[in-house]
Amino acid sequence: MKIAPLAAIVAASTALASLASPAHAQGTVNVYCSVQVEWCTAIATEFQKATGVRVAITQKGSGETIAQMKAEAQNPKGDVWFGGTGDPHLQAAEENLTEPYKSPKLAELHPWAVKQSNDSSGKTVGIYAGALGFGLNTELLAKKNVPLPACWADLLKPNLKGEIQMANPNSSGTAYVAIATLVQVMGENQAFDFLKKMHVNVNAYTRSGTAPMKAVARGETAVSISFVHDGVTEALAGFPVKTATPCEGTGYEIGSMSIIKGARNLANARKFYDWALTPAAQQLGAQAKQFQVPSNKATPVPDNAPKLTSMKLIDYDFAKYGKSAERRRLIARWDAEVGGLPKQ
Ligand code: S7P
Repeated sequence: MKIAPLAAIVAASTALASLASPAHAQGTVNVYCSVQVEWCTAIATEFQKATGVRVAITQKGSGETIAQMKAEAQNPKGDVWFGGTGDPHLQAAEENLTEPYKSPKLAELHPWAVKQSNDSSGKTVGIYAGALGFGLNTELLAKKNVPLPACWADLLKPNLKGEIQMANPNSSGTAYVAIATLVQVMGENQAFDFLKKMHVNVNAYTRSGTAPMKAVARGETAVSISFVHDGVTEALAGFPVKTATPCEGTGYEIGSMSIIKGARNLANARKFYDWALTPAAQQLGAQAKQFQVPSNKATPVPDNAPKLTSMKLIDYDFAKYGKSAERRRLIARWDAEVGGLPKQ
């Protein structure tokens, strides 16, 4: 599928919307958007239509967005950070990169989304949830006569040598969720032992967390460690992709949203934040073929969303694994013990 560059899409939608509404009279909001580009474009267009506020989108994954916010801390350019894994939003809260805000919409949200707000003194909130698992290219695996992996333990088998892709936790929030999940499922030393053993089966650690699933879809790798809702998007686009969640148990993300400290357009940032928590706004995810579970209790859960209740989900400790020091420590350990290892 050919996708027009985001800048072109956003520029086109902005131009159209400014013809239709007095957008400039209502000002601007700069949104750092960490979901996939189709959803970012939809929120820009629809918020602008609903309010007349012009939306400028910068789309990047969660790890890259927090790095940008740190670099811009003395001179913030963004107003709202929409989406991305919850741990870096909690880290941003702790590092004073984001502002507290108590939206009147909080009362409409699932407890797991409100907990994210409580854990951060009101500096972030859950907007969706999604489970971690495997992306599987069924054609490639069948060609290689490899049964579909169903458990973490399957990823260590010699028949998957060079066939697994995951992201690099230095740049990817998804990869950090994977490491924190393994630590919680197995215990820390066993998890690092597992990651070291899996290393020989990994063909690449990508910059972005969504890249491994796209590589599965294109047949560039047989298996990815990814959020399973991203696999549904690829399967619906016609690729031979299935997903699985590991039999030993798996973690999940609470995709979050935060207002950036020093936001130049604070009133519009709050307006956007309130709107993004409404069912009307949250349904745009499924319309853009992204199938996380929405955080407003009244937003219909898309039929295609992977069923969290049918998985063996761990009780992911977001408060602990969202702490800056813990995140830095685990990533440094991965760098030292796994990322730099030679492939045998
Ligand atoms: O569907 C998009 C998604 O998987 O990407 C988000 C996130 O930005 C991934 O960031 P990284 O590149 O840092 O891993 C997830 O929150 C979301 O579910």
